[in-house]
Amino acid sequence: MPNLEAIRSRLAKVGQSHLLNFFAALTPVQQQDLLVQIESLDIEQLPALVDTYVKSKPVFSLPPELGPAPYFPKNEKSPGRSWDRAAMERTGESLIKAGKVAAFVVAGGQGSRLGFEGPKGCYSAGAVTGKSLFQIFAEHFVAAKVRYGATVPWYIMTSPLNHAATVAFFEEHKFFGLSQRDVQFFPQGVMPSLEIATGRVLLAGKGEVATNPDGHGGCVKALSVSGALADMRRRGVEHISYFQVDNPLVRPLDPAFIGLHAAGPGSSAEMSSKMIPKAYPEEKVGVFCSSQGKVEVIEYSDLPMDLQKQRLEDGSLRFIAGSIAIHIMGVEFVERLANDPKFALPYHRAEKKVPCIDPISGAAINPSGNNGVKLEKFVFDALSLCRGSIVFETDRTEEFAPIKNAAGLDSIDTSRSLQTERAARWLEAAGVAVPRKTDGSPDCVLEVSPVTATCAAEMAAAKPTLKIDRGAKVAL
Ligand code: UD2
Repeated sequence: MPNLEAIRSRLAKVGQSHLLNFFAALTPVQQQDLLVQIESLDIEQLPALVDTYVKSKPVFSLPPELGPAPYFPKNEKSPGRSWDRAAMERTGESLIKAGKVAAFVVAGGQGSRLGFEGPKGCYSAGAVTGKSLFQIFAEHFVAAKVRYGATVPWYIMTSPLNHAATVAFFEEHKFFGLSQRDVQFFPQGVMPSLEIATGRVLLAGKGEVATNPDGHGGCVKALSVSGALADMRRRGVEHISYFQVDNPLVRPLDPAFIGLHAAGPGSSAEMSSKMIPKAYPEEKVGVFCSSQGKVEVIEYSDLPMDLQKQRLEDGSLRFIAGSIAIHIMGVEFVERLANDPKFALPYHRAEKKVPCIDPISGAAINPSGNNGVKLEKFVFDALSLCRGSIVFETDRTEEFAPIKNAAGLDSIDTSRSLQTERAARWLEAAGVAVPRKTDGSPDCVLEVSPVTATCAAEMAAAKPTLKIDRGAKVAL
């Protein structure tokens, strides 16, 4: 049991004594839980964090010599920017076959926008089958056994808030056919949630500090302390295919991208990214920029609108490369960061509604407006620490159909349409007629399992023969 007096005095030094206001009224078990929770937090850093992020707001300053990041175009024959796709695909494929590629999904987010109780990966996403996001991802690794004769170990970052539910979901579904020892779960760290008005740490209950996951950037530390990096080393894994839990169209095993990351011109094989051309200047995605030869992502809210609106002579956006949060990270790179005592990604501040209790009366507070500051780290801030980082263009319909909101933009409806459109393209390219409406959109609902195909070429190789009726729902 952590020492009560030691914790009391540490809290007093950082102005957070109220966390023990209800201690005497708790049961011995609750007391123990509270002390363990406080002990797990880095409370000594709180005064500096409160000064920087609560009492003031960090002002974003544009990095020097800012320009758009260069990227490998999806058309490898683009004049002046050609690259050897076949060679990169060969390299990527041989790395997958040799078991040097692991998959990694960050699934620790709270998913509050979706309004779904439970881990977001359990959300029913398949356009026809209603398969969960986790199942769709799992099928890539099930298929890799046949397609590449390879085991792709899969690491899943949860948060303390959804860890048990995530593991239970996999158990209930027998790991979707994967071997249990090739799927590993670990929770990310948390940060205390801070009251905007005072900088005080909020209490979720009389015996519980209000915390929030420490952002996807928390994965660098979590990969290390969980033993995931060590496990990768044991297995001979060199590259980590990183993706978010909300995108059912992600292609975690893309040989061209893996090849470009590992051996492409200008890549240090440390951390690479995929981008899609932004559809319009105001689109809410981070933008790949370059500053003094380094790649970085600048969040849309930080990049001045006049820059976002700049266009080249051909009319395309100058800052065109939108981040879809798909990366590959070198195991060595993550180890280097995690083992460097001076390494720290910056915090980003977000104002949120945080349900809590009054620290004096203990009354529950359900705030109607933002009362809390959450601090999070972003994984893409590690890009500027690379010696050389490459960006690879992909097609929106091929790889990006995120489910973030309950309705409207980036919802299950838009995702279903994109899943259908992508499947229609692949089927048409393979010679199958797809009924389309007068506006050009498919007059059917389609879903392709990653076991069937993960790209148009694999669909063509599967030689599909089927007739799709208007209004039909077809899962392949
Ligand atoms: C992210 C990117 C945005 C764009 C978009 C593409 C940031 C800040 N913005 O926006 O630029 O690329 O994705 O879809 O990343 N997560 C954790 N732990 C955490 C917080 C998040 O695992 O503590 C995971 C979460 O489960 C999800 C992913 O990170 O898989 C993205 O989280 P988000 O919903 O906060 O990011 P979003 O959609 O605002």
